[in-house]
Amino acid sequence: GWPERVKQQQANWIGRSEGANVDFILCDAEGNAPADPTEDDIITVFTTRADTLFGCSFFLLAPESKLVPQLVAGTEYEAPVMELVEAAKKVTAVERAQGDREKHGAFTGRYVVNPINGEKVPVWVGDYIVADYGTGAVMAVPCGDQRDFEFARKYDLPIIPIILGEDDPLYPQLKDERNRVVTSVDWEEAYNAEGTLVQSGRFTGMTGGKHSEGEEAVVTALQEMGRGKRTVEFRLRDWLISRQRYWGNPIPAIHCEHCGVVPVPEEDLPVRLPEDIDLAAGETLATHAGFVNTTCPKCGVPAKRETDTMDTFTCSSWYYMRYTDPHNVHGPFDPAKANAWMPVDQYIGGIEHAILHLLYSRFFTKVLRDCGLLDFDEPFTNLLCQGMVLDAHGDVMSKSKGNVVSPEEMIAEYGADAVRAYILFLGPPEKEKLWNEDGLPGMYKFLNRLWRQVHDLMGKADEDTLFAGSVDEKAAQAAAEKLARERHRVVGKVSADIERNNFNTAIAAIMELSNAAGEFLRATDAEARAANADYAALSQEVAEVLVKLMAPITPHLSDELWRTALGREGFVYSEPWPEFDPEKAKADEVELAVQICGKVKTRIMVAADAPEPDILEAARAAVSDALAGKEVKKEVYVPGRLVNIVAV
Ligand code: ANZ
Ligand code: ZN
Repeated sequence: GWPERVKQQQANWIGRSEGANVDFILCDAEGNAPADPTEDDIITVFTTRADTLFGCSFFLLAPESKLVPQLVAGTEYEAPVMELVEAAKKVTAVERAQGDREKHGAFTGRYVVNPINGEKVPVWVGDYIVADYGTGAVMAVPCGDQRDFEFARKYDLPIIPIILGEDDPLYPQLKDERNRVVTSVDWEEAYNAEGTLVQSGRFTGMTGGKHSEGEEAVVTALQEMGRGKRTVEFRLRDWLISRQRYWGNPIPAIHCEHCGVVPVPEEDLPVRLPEDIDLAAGETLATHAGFVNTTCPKCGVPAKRETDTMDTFTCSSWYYMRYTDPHNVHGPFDPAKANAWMPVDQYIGGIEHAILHLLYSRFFTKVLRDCGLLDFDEPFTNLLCQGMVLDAHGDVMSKSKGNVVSPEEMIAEYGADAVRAYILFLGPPEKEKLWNEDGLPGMYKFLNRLWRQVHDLMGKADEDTLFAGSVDEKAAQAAAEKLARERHRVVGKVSADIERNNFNTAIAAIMELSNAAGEFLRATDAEARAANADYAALSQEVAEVLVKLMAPITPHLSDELWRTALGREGFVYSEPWPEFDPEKAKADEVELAVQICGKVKTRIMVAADAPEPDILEAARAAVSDALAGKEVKKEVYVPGRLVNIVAV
């Protein structure tokens, strides 16, 4: 239940990869390959896709690579390359791993030779290459790797198709082609599935992909040439958990000049931060005598406490377990309680935590499980990463930029429920959103209308909102039928939308139910609704349904209506969710003949109350083949009977 993107980022962050090291040979500054290459002339890459070697159109070094300054020293490429190297220092590994940053690169002026086909390819520096993974050098294959693809598009480097799916338009032409005849593609993105190798010399026709037949064959060939070997790479990252900060949990250790580092004995835990520290005056834990000075628990001589504190992530990695047992003074939590409540069904958090908090939490959970404290191994069953809210200029709102809007003023004017409903109405929670308050008064108006409608339906409206004229019985009946249908349809839709976190479409559906209620209220009056048992029952039911559907979105308004308008007790949240019957949600359908120039071509079923434009569209769609190439001159709709399309 986690977004693919987060899983991918975690897989990129730590893990195990089977692949091969492949040796490329560095050409001299004139672009000539050494006749007899030595160790120093070799640059090795790590690849999981040796099968794609024939599609390597350039070569990449990480900005931190020690080779980079040597390659460009004293050349015209030095300035742009070193500028890129400097800029890359400001990008953290976490940001690089996020993968969706714009890529930057610079040509070094040098070339390397591809061992499989002897081809010379240019060496670039690319800021998406990680220095401490593999060898820090990469054979770039834009047709098979999305990052290389984007880089190639940006810097106009060749994208050579060497792996194709059978449905690719190039497949028939290239499937047996050993030589390179096509050197560019108009693709939108790289082809990163399994496929057939093409334009790949004697490997053409083999399957390509991770651990594929082609990959095996190419690695074997490289091994025979002495230019490659099988390897396994582990991506492992350090987590720096100690910091020189006051806020953080103290590391329970004591430094003794005789005994070294001594753990604080269990009975002295927890070590608490001093509260009489004057941070504003520059005091730190290290300068706070009362905190630092202690005695060695082993030998009893004066000793000093550890003054680094732990990264706050150490707390956020397990706080959810503490929630299951918050008052426990004997331990972090009672395993029975944690096991009863956990794992978290639905976790909501920003994508920026993908490889920090969300990875550490999984790690802590697994460690606690291995310690026998937990009987589950993943902390969060479902994860929703909410989209960022952008300001009017499209910039991400953040405290540090000072462009956040405070909900307080809006709440003071429209109330917390209106602001909450409006935020939910902005769009699906995982999408990013431009903040714009223009729609807030509209949401406020809707909630007011809903308030009046529920009172009207319950026969509790102010006198002056009552309909005074005579009731057209046929119109009232039609409005009642539509409202009864909408009641079932909308409950079905809202139930499904909420399950998928689509609160915006749920609110839109509730608005439709409110519209149908409005039509019904306008077509009847309080007296007619009270006199007709069906109308009375429908009114009450719809009032209750509206209140229940709105309750998760506008809890205050709904509870107020629950008690005042509906005259109930307690809270809506302890009531059952409304039931619905999909059969009752169906509109009556009628069959229409569809004619072209008076001749019946087919028949269609349409909702009896569908508006004319919808019916004409359905009719045209039903005979679209017959209409192909013709111009529609006229359309005649005879309700309940037919649509005639005049086309020439
Ligand atoms: C050529 C190629 C072709 C690749 C293709 C992929 C697809 P994992 O699976 O995560 O281990 N790579 C190697 N070292 C890198 C580094 N230091 N920084 C950034 N990327 C690096 O990824 C292995 C793949 O990541 C390698 O396989 C290499 O690109 C790239 F169609 O080589 B591949
Ligand atoms: Zn000691």
